[in-house]
Amino acid sequence: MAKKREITEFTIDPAAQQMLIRANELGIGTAFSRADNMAPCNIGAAGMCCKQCGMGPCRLTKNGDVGVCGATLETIQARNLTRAIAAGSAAHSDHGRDMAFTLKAVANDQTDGYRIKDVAKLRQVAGYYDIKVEGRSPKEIANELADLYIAQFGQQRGEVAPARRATKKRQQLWRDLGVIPRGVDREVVEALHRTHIGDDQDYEHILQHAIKTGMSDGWGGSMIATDVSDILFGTPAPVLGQANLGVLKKDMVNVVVHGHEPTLSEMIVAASQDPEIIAYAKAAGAQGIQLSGICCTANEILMRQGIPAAGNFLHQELSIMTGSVEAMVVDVQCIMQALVDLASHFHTKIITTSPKVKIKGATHMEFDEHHALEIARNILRVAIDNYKNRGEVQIPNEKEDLIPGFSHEYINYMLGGSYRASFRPLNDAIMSGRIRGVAAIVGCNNPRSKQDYLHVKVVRELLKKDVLVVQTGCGAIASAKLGLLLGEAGLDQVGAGLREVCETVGIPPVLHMGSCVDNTRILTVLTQMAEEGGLGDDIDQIPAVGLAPEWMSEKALAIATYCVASGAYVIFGGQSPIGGMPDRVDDSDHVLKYISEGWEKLYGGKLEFMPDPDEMIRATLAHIDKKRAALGLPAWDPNKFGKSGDSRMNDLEALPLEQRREAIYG
Ligand code: NFS
Repeated sequence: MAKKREITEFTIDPAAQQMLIRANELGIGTAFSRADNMAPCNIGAAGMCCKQCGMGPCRLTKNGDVGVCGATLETIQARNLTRAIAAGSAAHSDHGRDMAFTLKAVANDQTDGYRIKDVAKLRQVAGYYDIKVEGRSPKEIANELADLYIAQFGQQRGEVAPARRATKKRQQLWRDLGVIPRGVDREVVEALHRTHIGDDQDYEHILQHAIKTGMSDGWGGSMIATDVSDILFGTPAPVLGQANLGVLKKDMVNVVVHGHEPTLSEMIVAASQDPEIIAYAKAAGAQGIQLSGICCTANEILMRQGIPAAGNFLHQELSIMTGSVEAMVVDVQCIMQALVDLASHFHTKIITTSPKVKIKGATHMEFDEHHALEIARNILRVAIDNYKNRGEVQIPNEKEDLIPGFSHEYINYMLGGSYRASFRPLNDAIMSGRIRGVAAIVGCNNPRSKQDYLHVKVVRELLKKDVLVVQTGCGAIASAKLGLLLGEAGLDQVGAGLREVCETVGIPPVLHMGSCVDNTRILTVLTQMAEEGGLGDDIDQIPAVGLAPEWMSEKALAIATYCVASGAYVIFGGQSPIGGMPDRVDDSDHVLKYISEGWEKLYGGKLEFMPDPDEMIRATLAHIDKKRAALGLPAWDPNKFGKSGDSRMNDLEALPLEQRREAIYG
């Protein structure tokens, strides 16, 4: 029996620790304690169990074992992995589909509350697909774009349209390898078909389709989700926000929105500012309504509206544990079923809203984009009516400021201004060695590791080595909670070269780029960097690495796959879902090797699993240095770049006048 962990081993976040102490006092379980009580099946965890048909489940534990049908271990592992990638792609893509339908409804005046907020982005996206923009109204353009985007899901032949936004070289490579998705749904369906009993039984061939399926997410559904969210709700630009449980308010009605789609949460934001609703809250004895978010919904409204984030994935239960949440409003993905039972110990109402997600014991108030604002108001009224039922409240003090909102459009702008927006300064900084390389540190929390520890450790170490960090998803919230997403706060912890760049451009060393579907923004940035010149002509040549130190969801595997297909080295922390068993010597690591060395030969990108954060950091830096050398760039030198002009002026300003003169004029 595994040893039970102490609370300080569950999480590094003091706010979370405080709530876990409360959970112990009240005798309530959480994902942390359940993870300790639930020993994972080591056969399943290693990808060695096949339950695709009724002859099994077959567990292939010994050398040479095959399933009842004769399936080998490689086939079973490839099937399991591909099914997970298909599920992850389906989740992201279905989100994209709903966004496209919302765009269609807005273009045809069939909604209340929504409008096209970012016409410039609409025109830019339409331009990718040669949709005529001159002389047309935004609604006309949006109507045609919505039709095109909706068609991507059911398209049977050809290539999904967003794939044409990759570099020319990458598109050719994909065509040569036959992996450009024909349509989003088609690839997901085919992934399920091919992994059915008695179908595709060549693991390399199965995994080729895993790539194609993952691409239907990154260069399909997710990219569509991000585009449409920006068009409807505005392309993010830096705003001031806050993160952690301390954002909950003692004297206000706390409504926590949790899940992924911005369609509902944006309307709840709008409804919460309605004077009639505010008056209703005041009549109930509260000072007003405090909205906050959990998971990627938090990122969506934080990036665009500065609405605070109550926390990341593992904070969903802990926020309820404060006793201060009148309603947790959920839509899709990453919502724990445990919430309902947990909420029964407090007064919190769990409100499900998606036609796709119901939870036994929760209140269902179904969302419909055609009547969005009215539904949002009704939800808030239910929360307000619940305010009187509050019991004892314990809200941790912890909250940190942060500045999120770094869309690729904004990064482009901040580097060069609107007059000469460009990725040139970023490429130049990498070429000179001020920035050693770029790391995208993304993905979930996992209660099997110490919450936020791996994220923050990897971020901190890479910053010291002049690696610029971009983040999305729950990883971004982890850094936010620790104050790494605020310029000055983070800068004393970063290498001298990176610091110089951050001070010159005026950015934090860690850029929050949005939710998990917004990982497609990173694809766009990398593509634009390749097209800018000086760093090769494709993503696989850029000194960059993607990491998901605390991954747990199938969506994370889908993201990893499309990043590999796009040429990136991807490192996952924790357990490999296809790890094989150490005492099995007959090629139980065939698939593991293939997604690393095999995929690298084909795509220039690879996927590896490393539980040890020091190994992750070493591998990241080694890869960045290897790519620098291949480009003929100078080797990274920590001592080459000193303090920038800006910070030198600050130091000088602190001196008395005489000394300042002497320092300047000698
Ligand atoms: Ni991403 Fe967002 Fe978080 Fe993981 Fe879940 S919220 S889509 S899957 S847990 S980062």
